[in-house]
Amino acid sequence: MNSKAETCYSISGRGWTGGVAAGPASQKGFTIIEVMVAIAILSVGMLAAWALQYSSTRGNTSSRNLTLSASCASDRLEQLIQLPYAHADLAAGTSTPAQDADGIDNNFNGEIDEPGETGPLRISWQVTDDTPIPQTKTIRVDVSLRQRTVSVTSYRANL
Ligand SMILES: [Ca+2]
Ligand SMILES: [Ca+2]
Repeated sequence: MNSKAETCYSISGRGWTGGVAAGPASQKGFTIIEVMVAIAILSVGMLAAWALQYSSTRGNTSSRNLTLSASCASDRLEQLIQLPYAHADLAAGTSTPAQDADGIDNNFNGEIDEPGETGPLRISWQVTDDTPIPQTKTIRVDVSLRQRTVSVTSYRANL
């Protein structure tokens, strides 16, 4: 009785035998075709996992940049709204302060407005007088970071 050999890990009578001699030498192990097919399937799976990881990382970076831009824009809008109605920063037109004087860390080095600061984070704002009603200014702040711009708008009444 050869029950040990017959109950081992044989696949269709010619697959893996768990190291126990279960038949003629020609019936042990996998063929090169089987190994190649297994590697091909594994490769496709790994490629899909890598693509998912790459896509996820890009999405996270994009979300972080968008959140940063939105936060920066809403902060500046809050500051502008609190200024007196006739303040120079609320003059009609577009204001684009120099990067070393705009009050933000354009290059993400932890310092705000250091001498000669330049970076990808850019801020500007546009003020329109008497819009949407007289004695009211419309203030729109634009913050751009790597080809994406976040705009926030609010109004300042002359109270
Ligand atoms: Ca800086
Ligand atoms: Ca700056």
